[in-house]
Amino acid sequence: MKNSTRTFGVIVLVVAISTAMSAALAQQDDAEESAAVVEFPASLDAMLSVLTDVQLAYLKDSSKTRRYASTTEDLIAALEKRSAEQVVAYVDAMMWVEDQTGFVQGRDMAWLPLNTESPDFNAWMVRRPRSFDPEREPGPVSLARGIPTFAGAPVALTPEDLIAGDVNVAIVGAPLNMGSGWRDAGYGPLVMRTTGGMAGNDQYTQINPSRELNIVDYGDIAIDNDSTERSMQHVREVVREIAETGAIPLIVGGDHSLEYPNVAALVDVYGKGNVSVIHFDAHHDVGMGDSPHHISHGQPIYRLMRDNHITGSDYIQVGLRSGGPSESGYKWMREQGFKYHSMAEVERFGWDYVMERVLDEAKRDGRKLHISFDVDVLDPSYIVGTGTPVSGGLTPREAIPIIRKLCAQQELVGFDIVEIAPALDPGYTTALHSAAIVKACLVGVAMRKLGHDIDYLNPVTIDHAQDNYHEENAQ
Ligand SMILES: [Mn+2]
Repeated sequence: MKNSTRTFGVIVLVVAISTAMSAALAQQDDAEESAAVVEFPASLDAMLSVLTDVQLAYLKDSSKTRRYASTTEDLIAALEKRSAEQVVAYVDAMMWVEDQTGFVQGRDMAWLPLNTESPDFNAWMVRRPRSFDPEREPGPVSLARGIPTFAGAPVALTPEDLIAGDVNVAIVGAPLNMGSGWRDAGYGPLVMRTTGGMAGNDQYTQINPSRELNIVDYGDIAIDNDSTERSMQHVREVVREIAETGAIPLIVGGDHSLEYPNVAALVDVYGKGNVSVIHFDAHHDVGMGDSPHHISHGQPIYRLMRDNHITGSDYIQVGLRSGGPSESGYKWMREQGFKYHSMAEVERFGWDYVMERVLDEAKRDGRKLHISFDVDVLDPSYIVGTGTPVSGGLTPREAIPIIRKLCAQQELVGFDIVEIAPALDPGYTTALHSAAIVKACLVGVAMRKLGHDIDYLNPVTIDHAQDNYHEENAQ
């Protein structure tokens, strides 16, 4: 009983969120299309004559009525089946809904101000001064006594540690929880440390990334889990601090709001126009231009564009298949220069073809690359522990090679993996596959350092060599 109540709750929540997302996107789409003045046929004149000028003007404004009747024909049909009295009530109801849903100065509260009198205003993000602890030489510290860290790596606490350790990759947790569809992404870093699987020998390539790269666990970034908005600036500062040392920040979320501060920080360090992003996700995350919140896990890209950090043409998206974007949303993304690859494209052309297209686009782009990996790009049969799962996603066998190849091909300057929700992950499969994705990336970075081709697989691993079978049969 308890379980079914919870399942029902999840379904209601997911439906509510996806409805809100598509409504928000529809509003964004509406804003892109100019509002048309509807001309009604003369047969409706008598009926419409009972409306006031204000009511009639409202009814003729398609940007207002579109949410009730998507075409002029539908609107006319809706009017024709009503009496004059019913039409008045119909228009009144539409105007009432608009009044209730929009912000009205004096009636509505736009925000509850923060308590700036609090002596603990910044307590959540203040770091412990080094002078409180015994002096030590800067550099990564090994905790190899069973204390879990990302990839079993030594710990670094400061930029000086990163520099002294000549660190290539700093894995950092960002337990942001408030922006996700189903809360719990905040425990992502914890489970990713305890599950393991991010490092060690890679069977495909026989490369152990921990041997080839200096990898550290940089702890967790402080989060104000009462406020996604307040957390954004601090995440951006810490990601920037890592990137400034030349290390690759590898951020383990936390919800996908994190894409906003992560990409903004990389643009801070490498300059506007010098960073491109590949976004793996079931959702496009460009929506909600009209949402009352400026940031959540559904709108980091829109926010990055609005704040002038990045443009649509800096983006490649892979795995889209949720309710949005709508056709007009896709057209808007085309105009903005997005290179998107939906699961419909995969259905038509096959994964290998789409993967090659993405690799080719990334190679031709050639700029420094950030990869933002929302685990819901994988199918829910593999990733059950995530806030907004969508059926029909990638398999790990599809995702692992593209991540390895991209990280081997491009100059990677940032990577985030987000939306891991451990409480919804009873078999630890979400954590398992997420760790495999991180490992594929680390192996790719190591392959690039070693000078391997992106298609490199260890020749001993792929052939038992008891005959010449591959030579005679492989294409
Ligand atoms: Mn996302």
